[in-house]
Amino acid sequence: MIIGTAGHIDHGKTTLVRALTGVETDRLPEERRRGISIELGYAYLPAGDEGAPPLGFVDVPGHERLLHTMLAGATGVRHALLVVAADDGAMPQTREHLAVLSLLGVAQGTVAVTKIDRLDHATRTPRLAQLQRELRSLLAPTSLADAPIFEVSAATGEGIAALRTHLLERARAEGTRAAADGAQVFRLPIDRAFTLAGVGTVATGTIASGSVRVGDELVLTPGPGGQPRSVRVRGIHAQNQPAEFARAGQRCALALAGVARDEVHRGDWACAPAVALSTTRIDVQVRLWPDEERALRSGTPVHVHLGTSDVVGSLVLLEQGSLAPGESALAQLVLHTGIAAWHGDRGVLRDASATRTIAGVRVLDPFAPQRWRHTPERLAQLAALALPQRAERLAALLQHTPLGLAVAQAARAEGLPTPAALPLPQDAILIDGGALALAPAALQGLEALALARLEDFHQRHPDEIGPDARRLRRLAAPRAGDALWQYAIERLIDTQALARTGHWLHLPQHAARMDAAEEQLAQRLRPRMADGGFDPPWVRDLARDLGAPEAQVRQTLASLARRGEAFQVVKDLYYPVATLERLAAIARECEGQPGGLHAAAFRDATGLGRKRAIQVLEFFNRVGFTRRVRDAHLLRPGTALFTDGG
Ligand SMILES: Nc1nc2c(ncn2[C@@H]2O[C@H](COP(=O)(O)OP(=O)(O)OP(=O)(O)O)[C@@H](O)[C@H]2O)c(=O)[nH]1
Ligand SMILES: [Mg+2]
Repeated sequence: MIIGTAGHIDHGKTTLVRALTGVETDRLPEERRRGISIELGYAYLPAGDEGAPPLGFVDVPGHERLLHTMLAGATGVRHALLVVAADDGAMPQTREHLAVLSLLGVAQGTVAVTKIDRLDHATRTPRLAQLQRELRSLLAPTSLADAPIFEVSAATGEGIAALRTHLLERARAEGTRAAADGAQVFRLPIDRAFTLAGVGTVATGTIASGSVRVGDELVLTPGPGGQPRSVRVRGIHAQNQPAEFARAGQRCALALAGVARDEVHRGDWACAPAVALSTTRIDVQVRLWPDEERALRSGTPVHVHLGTSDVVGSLVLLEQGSLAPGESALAQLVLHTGIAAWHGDRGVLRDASATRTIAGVRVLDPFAPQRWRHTPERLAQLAALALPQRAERLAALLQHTPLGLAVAQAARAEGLPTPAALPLPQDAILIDGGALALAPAALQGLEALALARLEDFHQRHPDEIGPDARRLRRLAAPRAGDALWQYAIERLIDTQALARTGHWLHLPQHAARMDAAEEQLAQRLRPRMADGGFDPPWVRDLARDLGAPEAQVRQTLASLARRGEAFQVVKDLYYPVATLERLAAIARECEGQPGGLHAAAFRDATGLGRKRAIQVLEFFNRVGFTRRVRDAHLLRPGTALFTDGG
């Protein structure tokens, strides 16, 4: 069990750790000279004879300017030891450290009222009783409300043995609990790096999850210059002993091959390659500390402390303009530098000048979107992500992810070893080789939308066979991915809710059926239309040439259009598909030319009159082959006019 000290400067944290373990953690010359702690200190009480587990202590500085160091030390702490000097009582950093522990969710703790030897004998009893009352009310609203209070003196040794016994008992209870959650992937927030003669680069920290073995390949992330770096574990010290193996909750030092000392920094993580990530946008649940005097406004610049990192950024509230003290809300952290963070990680926000701890955050999604971050759909996803149980959380998330959940990314965000480890609901539909998961209701919704939009399309364009798949996607679900859209369309075709003729999609009842007379007329129309080249005959001309009633020619051409053989470019002027394909090829060539695809260039390239050239281009826009940007026409990327299956 890792025990982290907390408390105001000079209240006796380091001295108490020494009294408990015999280890002096203030080792820097500057610490000795000034009599204060500056860096994190580490001390161990070796495993006892009666099967007592080893105790690890992280001793933090109390100086208000060193809170970032305290925060790095507090990460991964299972048990807090809040130290309060009997003569001083609670002081500003007693309160701030308590706030930090509470916001980080450290729920196990012990309070040591120390320096009791300094109290006057005559007033000692009432003073201690008064302190007990004071501390109880201070602790009441925090995560340490139930922490027992011990009265000790590191100078005389009074109460030290009882405190040590209590901590060992707690560690024993903790040990049996920790053994249960062994299936996680390795993650270690680095709080210190140094070089050891004969060993090389060493990084230390408290293992946040999983376990590590000598020889393991790890990734340092964000890594040197923001570039993730592969490293290999050459050696391990766990709880101050050489080891082959170390696991969650232990403090360890890793000797790393593949990286120089000055390339490793506090704030980096050493983690299994499967979960490595770096991000500058994190969606969180934020809670403003109740003692804050003012509401927190959206967009406020903050210092973000997550893991052992300390970066600047801003907090954007997603549901409201400001947050009142003591309240929680959904928010997005927008960071200036990349960090690693995973679902459920907790951190602390300090104000822009880093003088006050103002809020706590819990990571909901390290892959937060920049666009659509305020939409009701996104907020529903975040509410789902806030659920504590993983399986329940994913089921709810899937319900609110109509275009499918990217499985590999979700597994990484959860810190899981493989996409397969993600506990998706039984009825989840897996698409694209399992890359995308979808709730059945979401697929039904998408299919219903596709059919509804197709119906609209038929109503608006009764003489066209239907859109191709891409065009229908633009109409129904422009944000749907290729794999999902293809899956939905194929399924609709399989169930005969949708029909496909050539590359065109249509409702089955929309297809034209021609009777024998119509079929005969069509056979005579086809060569004439083809022979017309880029300027095929009008309905009127065809009727005259063939000696057939105009109405009958018009109806047959409409049937050909509904079968996808021809398109009506303007009223009563039908182009065969083959002709349109040749025109499309010319349009594509024009776009490649310096001037781009303009009416004049297209007119010259096709030899059409100006008016007809414009009509054809407008037709291209209408069917989605091109789109108009001012007076130019741009081909839609990846769209072939009629040879488009996607
Ligand atoms: N009389 C008496 N003095 C103590 C006791 N514990 C600590 N001190 C003294 O209080 C001073 C501060 O002790 P530290 O242990 O360095 O305090 P700290 O909380 O670690 O201080 P920072 O790390 O700088 O925040 C030292 O001079 C200690 O000798 C105690 O139980 N009794
Ligand atoms: Mg100290």
